[in-house]
Amino acid sequence: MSDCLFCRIINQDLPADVIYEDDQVVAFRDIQPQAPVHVLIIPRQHLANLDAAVTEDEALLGHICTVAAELARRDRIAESGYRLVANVGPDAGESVNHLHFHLLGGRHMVWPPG
Ligand code: DGP
Repeated sequence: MSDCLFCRIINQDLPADVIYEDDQVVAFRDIQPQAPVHVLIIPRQHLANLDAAVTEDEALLGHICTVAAELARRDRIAESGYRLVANVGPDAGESVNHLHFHLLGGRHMVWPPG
């Protein structure tokens, strides 16, 4: 979608610190990092958010999870721990309507989240 911020990053119309890409997903560092490691993992296919995902997207969603685990290992946060977060809707603070998972790590985090 031409008016989607993350589609524009995928299409290289906007710059981003891309650290991983394959035929299904792109991962880049968040512009407003909330932790020493803060990576966004997004599907190339435009999906508004998890609420828009259907059964046919299950393989893609699983792939995002294994990519997240690999990127956590590469950024050396796998042993110390990390979070994989998808904000859906206003109560969760979703601000970009292209499905994205936040990979956060490198500091101690509290529960419940704010
Ligand atoms: P959310 O609140 O879950 O919708 O997260 C959106 C995230 O996207 C937020 O952490 C900031 C990040 N973000 C917004 N615009 C840009 C951008 O242009 N580049 C990068 N790298 N990240 C962005």
